[in-house]
Amino acid sequence: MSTVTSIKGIDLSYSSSFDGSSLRIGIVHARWNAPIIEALLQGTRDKLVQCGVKSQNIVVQSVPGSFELPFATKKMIAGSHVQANVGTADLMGMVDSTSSLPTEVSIPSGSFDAVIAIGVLIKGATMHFEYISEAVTHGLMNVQLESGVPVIFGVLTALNEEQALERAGIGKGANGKGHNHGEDWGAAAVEMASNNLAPV
Ligand code: DLZ
Repeated sequence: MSTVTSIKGIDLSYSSSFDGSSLRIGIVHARWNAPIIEALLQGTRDKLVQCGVKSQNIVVQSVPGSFELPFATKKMIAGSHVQANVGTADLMGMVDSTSSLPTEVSIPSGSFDAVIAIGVLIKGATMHFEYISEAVTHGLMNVQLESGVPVIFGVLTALNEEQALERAGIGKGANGKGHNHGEDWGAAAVEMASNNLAPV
């Protein structure tokens, strides 16, 4: 039975009905707004593992900014990239570019059941935000429809930094810390990868 605590957002209790133990999940994340990305990435990984996905079957790749997400997602699905960082080492590598930690492995072609694209776009003074948000949204939708591999839209499009922090569960405002949307993306990936799209 569902235990809905708020109206808005995904019902996370539903995700417990899916078993992620045989799934391989890719994560592509941008490096812009790194502290927020880091929290979202952690929330995503935690939820994937909670849903049974083995940490060695979670492959993490980073790109400079959100605009690069559709291209990298497509490459990841096609398996045409040579190497990717794996495990927590990647998270550490993201915040410390001098780290020699990332372990690299070759990724076999077509080996992902779902890919989660994570980025944080924060509106600035110019039209950058609007153009990139729209391009990335359409780009990621195209990738999943063309490839047949589910792509989870893990891109925050926030009007200010405070909104983005709250949606990564690290807010500092009157509304408290907020909710880490990475958890929702992890749950959505396991559900979509399980291909259980029968009507309920
Ligand atoms: C250029 C840019 C700007 C202004 N803002 C963001 C942002 O808020 N979030 C993000 O992920 N990336 C941003 N970028 C970088 C672009 O996504 C992209 O990496 C560059 O334009 C190079 O293609």
